[in-house]
Amino acid sequence: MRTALITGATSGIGRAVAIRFAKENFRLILCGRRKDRLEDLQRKLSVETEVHFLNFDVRNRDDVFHSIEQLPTEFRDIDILINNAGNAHGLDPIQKGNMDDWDAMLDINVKGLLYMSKAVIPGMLKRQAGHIINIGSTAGKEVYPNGNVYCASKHAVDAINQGMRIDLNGNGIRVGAINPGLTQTEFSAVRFKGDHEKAEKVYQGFKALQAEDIADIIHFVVTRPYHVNIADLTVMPTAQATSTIVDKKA
Ligand code: NDP
Ligand code: 8X3
Repeated sequence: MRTALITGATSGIGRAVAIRFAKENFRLILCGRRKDRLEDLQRKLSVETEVHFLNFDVRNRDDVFHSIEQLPTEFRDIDILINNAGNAHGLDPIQKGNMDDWDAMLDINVKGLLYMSKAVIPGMLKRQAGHIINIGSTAGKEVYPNGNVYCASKHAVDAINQGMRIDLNGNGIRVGAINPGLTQTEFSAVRFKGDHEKAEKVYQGFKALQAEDIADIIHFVVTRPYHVNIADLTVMPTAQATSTIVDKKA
């Protein structure tokens, strides 16, 4: 039984991956800040597999390392790390950008991913095996109006993904990024700070990707034969051509 650690398992893509992996008999470590949601998901998925949760903010370096060090023995050998926790905060032109939003995006999407990786990689190196999946975005492949810092954070994920693959080469560790386009989760509600009307409009008039679509792809990626590493995969809704070209019917 392989052990997978998923950051951002309380919602959206991370939660869908947890549900999918439980069905496929992976041992799970679920991470997030909302403890009630972690408890609920643990209760739900424990019927199918072994589940442990870690309740911390990926921005807190000490908590990241302490949580990984304190894992129960049976959860210590992490085979798969899914660096998924992240969000956009705001959608403003650079000259009007909110600096707290900038800090949040860079601290969570970039530094949080680095802290998690730094905490988990030593075990993978010791075992000369492992699989790291970094959740990037189409925003890491192109820049769109008002996306500035979020796009920068996801371009950083793209660079870190490549850097990890280069530096870990020769250690039996697979590293790859999944870059989703428009996916209907809590993402836009967070971006627009709880303005659900604004958030819902993002996904109106076309069929957006669902979290389960990405979970399905991630499951495909982790179940390839060990010599196969899917290094970089971009997936968009059929209605989307670029970040700004979306065939909206309404
Ligand atoms: P959601 O808002 O639904 O989920 C985000 C997850 O990240 C939550 O579980 C949240 O948990 C966790 N998270 C956020 N901040 C922190 C933090 N400081 N510490 C720990 N966990 C945190 O969005 P998605 O599922 O859509 O997003 C998942 C990933 O996919 C993100 O990296 C996002 O950038 C990326 N992505 C999303 C796309 C989309 O259109 N939805 C498209 C491309 C990429 P909690 O709040 O409980 O801590
Ligand atoms: C999420 C997709 O287009 O909102 O990363 O940036 S987008």
